[in-house]
Amino acid sequence: MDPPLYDTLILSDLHLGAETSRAGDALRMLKENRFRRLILLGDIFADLNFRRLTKEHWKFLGYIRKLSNPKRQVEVIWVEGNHDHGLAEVMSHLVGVRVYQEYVWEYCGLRHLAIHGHQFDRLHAHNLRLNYVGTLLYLQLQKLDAKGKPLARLIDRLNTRWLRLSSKVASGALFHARLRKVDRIFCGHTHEAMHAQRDRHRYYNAGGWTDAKATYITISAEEGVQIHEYHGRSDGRVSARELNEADSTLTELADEPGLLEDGEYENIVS
Ligand SMILES: [Mn+2]
Repeated sequence: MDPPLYDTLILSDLHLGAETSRAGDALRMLKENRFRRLILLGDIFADLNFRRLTKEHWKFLGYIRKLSNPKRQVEVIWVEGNHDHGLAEVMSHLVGVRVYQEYVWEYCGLRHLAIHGHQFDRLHAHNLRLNYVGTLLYLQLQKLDAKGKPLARLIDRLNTRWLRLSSKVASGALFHARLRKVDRIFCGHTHEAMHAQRDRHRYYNAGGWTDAKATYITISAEEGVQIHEYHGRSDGRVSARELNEADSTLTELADEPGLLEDGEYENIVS
């Protein structure tokens, strides 16, 4: 039996060029699915250093180029992320894909919008620096973790930070959805798949492809929006509703107006 034909498949945060990029898995996932439109929702590249791209990473790009051939009848859309910034134009020529800051389309009488999501994370530059410092700290603490459990405490704090980032992007995206009068808004950036709703606006995050949990989104008339977790060839699908229930705390946080202050971020480092 043929796999279902989706109207749209959305993939974000592959971070090609990073050692953690799961380009091989992402390529397998694309080959196992059928879709009319593919949205690469930002941060497909980790940075501008092409020398860091492995053979697997180039294979992924080769497949995107192949898909964007008009004969394939797949529309490939590239939405720029913060890591992709400045790179997107070069790649649009190399890979032959059009690049958007945000992409709007109509499907099943509903307005859809795809945007990477760093636009709703005003501290993202700050966060990147913090990530780096956080990683160094983490590596040091692995050696030193002993009495007082500093490592466990640090992880707790980092988790809290990511939770806040997820809710902040969700909150900003839902506000943007209202301004742009769209029913469904799709983001990446946080590397955490989730679904949230406010009034008639629905927000979906595609997650990412750098962690143990790799996720993507599909849209079809029959099944609506689904968030899938990739498990290799026998793909266990998780519906958006199931995921929403599992992540209900995040959904509630999304309505919280309060955000972490700059000082609180600093405290994590100190
Ligand atoms: Mn990003």
